[in-house]
Amino acid sequence: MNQNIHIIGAATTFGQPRLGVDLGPDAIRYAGLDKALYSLGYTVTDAGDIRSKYRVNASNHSVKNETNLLNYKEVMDFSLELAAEVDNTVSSGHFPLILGGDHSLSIGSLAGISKHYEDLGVIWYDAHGDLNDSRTSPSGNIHGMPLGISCGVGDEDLVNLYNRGIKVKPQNVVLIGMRDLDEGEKLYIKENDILTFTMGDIRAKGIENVMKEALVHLEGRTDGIHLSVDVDALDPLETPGTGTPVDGGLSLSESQLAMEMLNESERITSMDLVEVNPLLDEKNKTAEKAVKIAESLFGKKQL
Ligand code: HAR
Ligand code: MN
Ligand code: MN
Ligand code: MN
Repeated sequence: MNQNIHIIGAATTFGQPRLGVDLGPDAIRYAGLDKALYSLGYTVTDAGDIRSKYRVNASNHSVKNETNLLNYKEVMDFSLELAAEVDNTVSSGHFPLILGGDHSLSIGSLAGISKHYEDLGVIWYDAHGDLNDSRTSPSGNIHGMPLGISCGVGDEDLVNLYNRGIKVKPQNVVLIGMRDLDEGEKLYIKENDILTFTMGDIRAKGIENVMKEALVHLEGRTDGIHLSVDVDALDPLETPGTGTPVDGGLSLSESQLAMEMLNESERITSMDLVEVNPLLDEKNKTAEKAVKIAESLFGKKQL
């Protein structure tokens, strides 16, 4: 594992309608992230937050463009700024740890990271596929689209953001924790043969076997692996502070085991930790779980 971690707060809320997710990065910091990583022996620096230049308020927050994309300009501008920061982080040899913020931030993080890899792998740990485009999306919320955009589907300017062309090949993607997929997403997964582990698969095989299969699939074909953890992959009993909770999710302990295995693989080269919304939380419990997940990824073992 890269011993130098650079934290980047991606304080955006424009990818979805629930205000407060832009406070996620500080909620995770206040839950003790830097101390936890420092205690594991890492050098930790913090860029602070990237924040949209557009002011957020309850009345301007959800504006659709002509093609069913909410807050299009805001997401576009934010993604460009984040991509540049993440690109610089990788260039300077640090591990980018991007704190969200809603999941639309992955458009920017993947744009910045993918510049440095020929065949970037992506593990998408989430209840949702985030593979919609403006036609398949039931909501117009861009946080339901970042993986699709990164795979080259959807709005041309978002697909080509920061550096031209696709950022991730669909065959290099593994989806874990799925339990809420839209019809268009299911079709895309089928047509592109994306390795997908639903909660049903996880219950049947166990998380240990799922992680082994995920790593075997990415072995050989990828030159780096980006891990994108949406806290709604976990059950809402564990992580209530998130905008689109879905019942029947992963436990903390399963997630810690999954992260420990990724740590042992020594293959993970960057990470997003997203969708923590302290305004929906109970005493910052969700941010505390997010810190535990990061600790496990960086090598802390469960007893
Ligand atoms: N699939 C739905 C949509 O596109 C819901 C997406 C929801 N949320 C996220 N992303 N938190 O994982 O609107
Ligand atoms: Mn997501
Ligand atoms: Mn590339
Ligand atoms: Mn999700």
